[in-house]
Amino acid sequence: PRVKNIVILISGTGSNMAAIVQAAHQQRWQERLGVRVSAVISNKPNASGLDWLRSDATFSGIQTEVLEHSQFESREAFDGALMQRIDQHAPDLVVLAGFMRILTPGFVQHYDQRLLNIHPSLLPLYPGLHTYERALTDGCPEHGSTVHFVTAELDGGPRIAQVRVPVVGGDSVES
Ligand code: NHR
Repeated sequence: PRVKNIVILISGTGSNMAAIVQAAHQQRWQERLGVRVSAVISNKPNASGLDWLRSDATFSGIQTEVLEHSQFESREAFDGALMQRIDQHAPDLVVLAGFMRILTPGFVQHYDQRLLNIHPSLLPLYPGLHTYERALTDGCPEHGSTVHFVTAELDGGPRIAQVRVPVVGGDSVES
């Protein structure tokens, strides 16, 4: 059976992307599971996650690409071009890992059941942005992260997995 391809989308430091590609390498996903990360695509040209990936020869098999949303006139135009780029890699799974652009219903439909997001909150709590800041302001005793299918409803698709962490004294957005 042919290898299954994962395409990861990022916008910045790509720390979750790094966690995924390191796990794939260390756990030998391609040999043991027939799954590989084929490409990482950023909508921002200076995303440091791309530099991190390019600087380590271990990951030379993973293509890095930039598609700047600011070069497009509309969300639809950007998403259309992004779909073409992604589909070059024949993805079985597309993972949003700190990807910061809201995607159009057409894009979401195109990757129906193949599009995941890693969201930094215990959904359904805190959809949207600035989740750590909001949870700290509210005095939440715990916070966490959720992997969910992406639907047209922002951060509202079916949940797949969730991890919880306690909030401890002195915690900040950075910590
Ligand atoms: N697109 C759809 N249709 N559905 C979801 O569930 C999505 C999505 C695109 C991204 C990730 C999400 C997150 O984990 C995500 C889920 C960005 C924004 C946002 O407001 C909201 C949620 C998420 C990511 N973006 C602004 C925009 O106008 C731009 C903000 C910026 O550039 O800093 O696109 O949190």
